[in-house]
Amino acid sequence: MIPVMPKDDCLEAFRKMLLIRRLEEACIDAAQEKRVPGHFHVYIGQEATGVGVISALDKGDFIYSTHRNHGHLIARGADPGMTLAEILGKSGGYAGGKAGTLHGCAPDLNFPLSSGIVASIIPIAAGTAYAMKQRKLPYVSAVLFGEGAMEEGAAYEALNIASLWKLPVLFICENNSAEVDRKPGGGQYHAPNNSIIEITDLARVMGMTTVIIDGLDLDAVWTGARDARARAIRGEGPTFIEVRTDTWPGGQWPTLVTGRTDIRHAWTNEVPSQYAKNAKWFTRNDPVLSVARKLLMLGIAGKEELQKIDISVSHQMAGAVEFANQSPYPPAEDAYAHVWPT
Ligand SMILES: Cc1ncc(C[n+]2csc(CCOP(=O)(O)OP(=O)(O)O)c2C)c(N)n1
Repeated sequence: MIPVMPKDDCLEAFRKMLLIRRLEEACIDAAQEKRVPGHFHVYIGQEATGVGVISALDKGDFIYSTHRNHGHLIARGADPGMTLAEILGKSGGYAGGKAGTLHGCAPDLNFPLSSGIVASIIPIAAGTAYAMKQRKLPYVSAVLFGEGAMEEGAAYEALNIASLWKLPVLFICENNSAEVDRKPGGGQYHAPNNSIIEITDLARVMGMTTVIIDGLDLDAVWTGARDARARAIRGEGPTFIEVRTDTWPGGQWPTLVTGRTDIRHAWTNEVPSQYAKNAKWFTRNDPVLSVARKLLMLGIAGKEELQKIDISVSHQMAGAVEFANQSPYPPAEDAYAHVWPT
């Protein structure tokens, strides 16, 4: 991994992965301090996917996401303070606190919408790709979703029409329970109702190019997305990319805890004592530590440089937390602004 990406791009990608991690740790802190109205889904363990895919896109491309959108927003360059303010329902957020965590967006970055309704965003992304094709624009639409979306009819319909009409769309399925039994109905909580064994089989029989990528491999994700984008721009239609990841086991409600990433563990291989039972996650499945190890191994960055990036990211995140905490809740009289009856 990594040699394909230019050095500066590698370091910028690593910085974004770390920023996502620090944002999610701040979310968990806020939840533990009971400052979160509702709940959220953290992206810890999947950072190389969002950053790898989104780094391969153009500014003119559109991005759509799901209930697990925080990392995608940061990967696109969203302001962490405004992102956190939105998650906390504050008026300083991208949608003035009304979208919250489930509908994260950054419209100025061509990231108009996320949806917490599983799979509902996939047809919308296909519709954007249709508009781009009709207008002959050299851009693609990329949609990131979980494997649970493959239980939904809306996903099947969108995949079918996107393939039939050769729409410029990237379907990125983040399989974050890739380690469960691979048998029909074998998923545990996530996607327990699928009769297909390989998620990519479905897209393949619809005539799409399919790729399966290891979610620890930033370079492979970036390359896969870059190639998929190039095919879409050439008019060859959509690509279905399954990225296999292992989400942070402490990231599920109600037992939400943070492993509080210490970047030095990339070279000490230490596991925080309270998480001894999750040792494998720290030593093998954590994309942030894994990418740090590879940057060191390939001589792209030294320990000091990685620590410097961490200090700068932590400083940026402290400012973001301050901004979100200071931001007021929207006033009650704004309740009916920007909403309309359907
Ligand atoms: C249509 C619909 N059905 C059920 C739910 C409840 N729900 C919220 S998250 C979730 C699991 C989604 O799994 P997946 O798409 O794989 O994403 P992950 O949480 O694993 O990232 C479910 C079933 C929902 N939000 N929408």
